[in-house]
Amino acid sequence: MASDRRIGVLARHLGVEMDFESHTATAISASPTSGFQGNSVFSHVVRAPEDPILGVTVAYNKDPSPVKLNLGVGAYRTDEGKPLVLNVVRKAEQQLVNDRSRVKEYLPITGLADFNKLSAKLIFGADSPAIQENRVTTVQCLSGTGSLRVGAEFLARHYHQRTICIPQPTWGNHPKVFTLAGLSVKTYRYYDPATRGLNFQGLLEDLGSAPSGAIVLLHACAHNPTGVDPTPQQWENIRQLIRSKGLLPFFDSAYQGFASGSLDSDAQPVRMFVADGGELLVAQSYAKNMGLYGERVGALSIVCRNADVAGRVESQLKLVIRPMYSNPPIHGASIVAVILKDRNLYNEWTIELKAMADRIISMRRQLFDALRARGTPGDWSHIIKQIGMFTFTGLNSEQVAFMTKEYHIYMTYDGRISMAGLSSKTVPHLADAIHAAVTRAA
Ligand code: KET
Repeated sequence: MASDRRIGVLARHLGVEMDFESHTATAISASPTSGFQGNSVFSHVVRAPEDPILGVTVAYNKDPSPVKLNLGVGAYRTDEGKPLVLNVVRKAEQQLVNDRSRVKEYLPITGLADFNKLSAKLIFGADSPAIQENRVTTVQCLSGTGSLRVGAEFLARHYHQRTICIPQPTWGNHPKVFTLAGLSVKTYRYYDPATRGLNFQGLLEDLGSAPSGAIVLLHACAHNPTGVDPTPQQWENIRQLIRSKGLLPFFDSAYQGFASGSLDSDAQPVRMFVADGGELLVAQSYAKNMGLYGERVGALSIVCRNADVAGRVESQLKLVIRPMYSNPPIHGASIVAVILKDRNLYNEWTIELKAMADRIISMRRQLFDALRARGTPGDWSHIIKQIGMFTFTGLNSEQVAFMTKEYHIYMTYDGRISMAGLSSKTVPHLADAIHAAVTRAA
């Protein structure tokens, strides 16, 4: 019988012998050629190190200490140290659940159309001429990282220059995302450890001597990890240099609203570059400013010279996305669209966002005061001067290791502290640890 033959084939695959008369099985004794013996075909695979940022959370989770503190990943916590789901997000989700007409069909390759339009308005401004002239194409992507990756893959295929210049230092994932997309990564000077500020001269020199047409990665605001942003005048100089040299700006906007508490102010550098009529890319993330970390919701916008180019660029973005993940998930983008579309929810969001930004700013003040009260050697004014989620403390990797070992404080080895993970209750513990680390090494 055909079915017996099929079972026989299956049985031989599984190393089982069938007796078709009785339909009972007996195990075949292990044979050296059966394919299930010996070493794994993956036995040469070496263990990779943990990610420098997300690996900090892995180590933190393993620590049984009750006083442990995770200041590694940039994820907002309340003053009670708990993750926060914004009220507007809860409301939007309730609306979505109550709407029985909503279905779970595939989105288009480019994502939710409303979400894309609203995201472009959020970063470029409601009255942006580039949007009105239809020369912006926006595609929904997997949060900020996915938007950077899709943008980079597009550039590697369709842009004449493969070099991308990234700031030194920058978010640790940037060089990996761009290299794997096929771009060649160079750095430009950005941070001056001596002044704990911007190395503006070095930046201008390095971008001034960048290969012609090079792509330039810029943090739109709240530079990670340094917390150091150019002033508006410096941004204007950077813009002039980039445009006069024909370089292509690629903005990473992961913290819109987190720097100043204002969505519009934090978008100014991007808008300045759009206003001159030139072309650029922007990767947006809603992980931090809407607290949608695990929903993986973001957008890539490419501002083009005219609507015709924008249409053709979008058609090629679809060819990048389709074989990568086909089309993006629907839930997070729907939450964002509900909030951005409704004036009341939008206003509520801006208030909650401002509260998050303000709490981080107050943590800066509290940590600074606590170090001053302890007479900790050194000038700690950068803690209150730096912008956004992180303080780039200047602590070295041995001091960080000491703080982790002795105080159970977890942070990245470059001395970056996520201020959003700190609370009034934990500031004294952190200040004690920093004081001990600094005086011990001194
Ligand atoms: N850009 C920057 C500058 C950035 O700091 C992050 C995340 C991202 C993009 C990507 O975020 P996404 O979740 O893909 O929207 N940074 C924090 C989390 C991480 O490393 O994944 C961090 O630096 O802690």
